Amino acid sequence: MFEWASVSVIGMGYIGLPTCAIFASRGISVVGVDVNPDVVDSVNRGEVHIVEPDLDGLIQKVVANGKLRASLTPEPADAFVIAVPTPMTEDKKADLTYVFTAGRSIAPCLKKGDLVVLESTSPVGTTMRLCKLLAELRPDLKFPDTAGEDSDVLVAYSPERVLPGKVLAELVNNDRSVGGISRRSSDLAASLYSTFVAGDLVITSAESAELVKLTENAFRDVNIAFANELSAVCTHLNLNVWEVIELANRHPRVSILQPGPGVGGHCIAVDPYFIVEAAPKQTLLMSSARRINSERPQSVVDEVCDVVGNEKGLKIACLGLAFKPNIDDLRESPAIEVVKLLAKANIGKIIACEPHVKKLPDDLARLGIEFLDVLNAIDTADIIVLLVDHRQFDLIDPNALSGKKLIDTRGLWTWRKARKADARIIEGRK
Ligand code: SAJ
Repeated sequence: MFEWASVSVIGMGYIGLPTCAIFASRGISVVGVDVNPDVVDSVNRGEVHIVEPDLDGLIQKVVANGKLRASLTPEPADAFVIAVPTPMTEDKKADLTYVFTAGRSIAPCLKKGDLVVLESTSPVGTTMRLCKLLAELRPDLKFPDTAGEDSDVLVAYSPERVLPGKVLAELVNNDRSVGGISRRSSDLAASLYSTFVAGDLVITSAESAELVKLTENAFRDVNIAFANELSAVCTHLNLNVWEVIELANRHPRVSILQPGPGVGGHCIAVDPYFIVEAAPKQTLLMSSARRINSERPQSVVDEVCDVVGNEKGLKIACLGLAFKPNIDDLRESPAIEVVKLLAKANIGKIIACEPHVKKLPDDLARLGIEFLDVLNAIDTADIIVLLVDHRQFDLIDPNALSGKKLIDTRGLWTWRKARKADARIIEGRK
């Protein structure tokens, strides 16, 4: 097996930084590259700029022992792993600028025998486009798009599939698809990941691996949309959606996800559009799911407006701004959208509370929203809208909530907590 001495990871964000740490922890010399000088400086100080359990200790260790270094520009290495963002344009198309900019930045460093792996979530065909770009920039080297198994440089796609909040464990334990432009590319990429992956490495084509990644997130989006649609049905029929789901999930082949204020993050709320863009006529279900999930923040606001009615001067506290529990990531967060829509609805004083960030994002501050800690937010508010089921909110003393009007979009207080004290289950004998 190839002995990996050096790896360069392009992009030190939510995926790139933990990937740097894991490679470095396996004794490989890692150079993490980022265009943001603040990120480069903080990593070189052994600090992390994202919240992810256990990452800070690991980064501190591998920077201190010299295995990880950060830089603004790529340097020669045995392998280049591209983990840059692939955002969506206004018209819901994939913006691949960062991928191709990363490709252009590593092209001068490439030499015979090097491996380039794209990890960023990408539309089908992106790895081949990257390969062709590299071939164009380095006519002195052979690439697998035209040279096949005789190429000098090996190019593959291998998506991450880790869950924020469990990144370090899932990087190691999850199975991984590895799709090379050639078989040798797949094999070399598999060898690279075998330095830390304990799960299976499953070899396929670059295009299939690209679609597999998009499919995983589109599948989850469709299933969350089902839960959200069911929630609307239950509201219409005046039934408790949390109870209906819990009972339905006792069927051995039913596993419904949880409704909420919408779907956030940079993955599930975005990736299905990359499939829709490629096959618009074939994706009626995925498009509907996206629409259902995107409309959820407005339905939370409608519910708050109903509770407010004609009353004036009420204080409405929104608990949680992150896109999901126990993280600091506010990207594409439906909670933020709810808060913005509430501020624009002009129905009372809006208070926001997010224990994982130090200050309110500027665009919310500009809307006149007040930022308070959880105890003060609850104390001050007439109406409390629970938007994220952070651990801190689970610990709130129920007495502190008495007399307040609650809108619990996550079923934390009105179902999960209430359920613990409930004795409606006649336990079976198994
Ligand atoms: N959500 C619900 N109801 C649920 C589950 C989630 O409303 O029952 C919401 C969350 O609150 C959040 C959003 O969906 O706003 C997404 O959260 P998530 O935990 O489902 O997923 P992400 O975005 O943190 O990570 C996903 C994962 N993909 C899948 O589970 C198929 C992860 O494995 C991927 O690596 C990641 O996307 C990614 O980077 O693509």
